[in-house]
Amino acid sequence: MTPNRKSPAQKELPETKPLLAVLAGRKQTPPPWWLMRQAGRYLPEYHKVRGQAASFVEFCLNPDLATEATLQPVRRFGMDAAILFSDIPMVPLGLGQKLWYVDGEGPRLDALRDSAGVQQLRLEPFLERLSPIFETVRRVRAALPRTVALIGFAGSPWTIAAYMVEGGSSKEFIGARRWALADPEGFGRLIDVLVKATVSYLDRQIQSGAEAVQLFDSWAGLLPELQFRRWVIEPTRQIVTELRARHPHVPIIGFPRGAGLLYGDYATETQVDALCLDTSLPLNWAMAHLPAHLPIQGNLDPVALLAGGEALRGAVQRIIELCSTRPHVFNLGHGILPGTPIDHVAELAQLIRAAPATVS
Ligand code: 1CP
Repeated sequence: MTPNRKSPAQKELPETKPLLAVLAGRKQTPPPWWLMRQAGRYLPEYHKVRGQAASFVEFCLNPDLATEATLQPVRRFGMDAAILFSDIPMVPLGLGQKLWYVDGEGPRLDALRDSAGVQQLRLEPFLERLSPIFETVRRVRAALPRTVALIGFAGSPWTIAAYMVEGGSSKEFIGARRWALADPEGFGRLIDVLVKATVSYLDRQIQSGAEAVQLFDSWAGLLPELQFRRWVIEPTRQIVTELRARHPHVPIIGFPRGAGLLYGDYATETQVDALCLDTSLPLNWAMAHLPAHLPIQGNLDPVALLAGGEALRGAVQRIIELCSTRPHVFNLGHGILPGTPIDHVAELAQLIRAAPATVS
């Protein structure tokens, strides 16, 4: 296997942000931490700002409210990173697809079923439509404490395409998987549009102040091997290549949720700077098979954080111990669950900060 590059080229610079130090390949004790979906419904203060917007889309496109939602978890728990408050279907919205939210269910889109639908997508004025998001990035970056990094993000093309074709969430995303198999050329044109859109979206987030970016491929695990290589690895590789050419120092975290044994090929072939591990990936396997210097993040079961107590303490200690041999960012293996008690998150923060004691 070709090793991923050791680190972004700024290695020699002193790094005041623990998250960026780890993403540049330097181990930190205790590990820096943040939580996927750390802004959101488990926080009482989130409900207050959410109530000020007429819809979730307006919320994401309102820099006052989105900046506040981004900063809330960092203020309360002291994470080492803020992640932009937004959502992955903002890219289809920017391309001209209708987007709305149904309470408690997530995004809905006007289903895009064929090549005619792809032709209607518009890369102009994509960035202008999403400009409030970049304003949020600027404001958050200006407001963050000196040691806290700002993470930008996007959904990966496969996962975004799955929502676009299905018109919303689904257990199996059969429509998208069928199109990808039956008409790879037509589906490939949708993926190509999404690669271009994702590059310019993340490029603009970085120009606005994002210091690292994460690509969420939440539905990568639905694809069999060859489809995974074509629709997950290849578009991600293109995005990484293009973004790195524009911003060689900005680390890219890949999250191919459910990739299983293909996590290794994903890492080496896409050349992401760090891998976010889902809950089901065995950590011992990950330690043995993923490139040794590659920073890793994630794996804690969100249900362990929901349950708290001994289950949480044991799971946190195990992850910290097993990951102590390499650059490690502590995180969940998927988004925080809405019913998670805030006391459990506060305890998690303490457990991570006590890491040297638990490791030795
Ligand atoms: O705090 C943060 O992490 C930043 C904000 C953020 C991020 C990174 C939100 C806000 N969503 C996301 C990513 C996201 N959105 C993903 C990738 C990660 C994952 O797999 O969880 C996905 C798949 C979505 C799509 C989405 N948006 C769903 C899931 C639907 C499904 O298919 O299961 C849902 C429920 C949403 C709504 C949403 N997005 C974000 C929030 C806070 C909410 C809840 C809205 C609310 O009720 O207030």
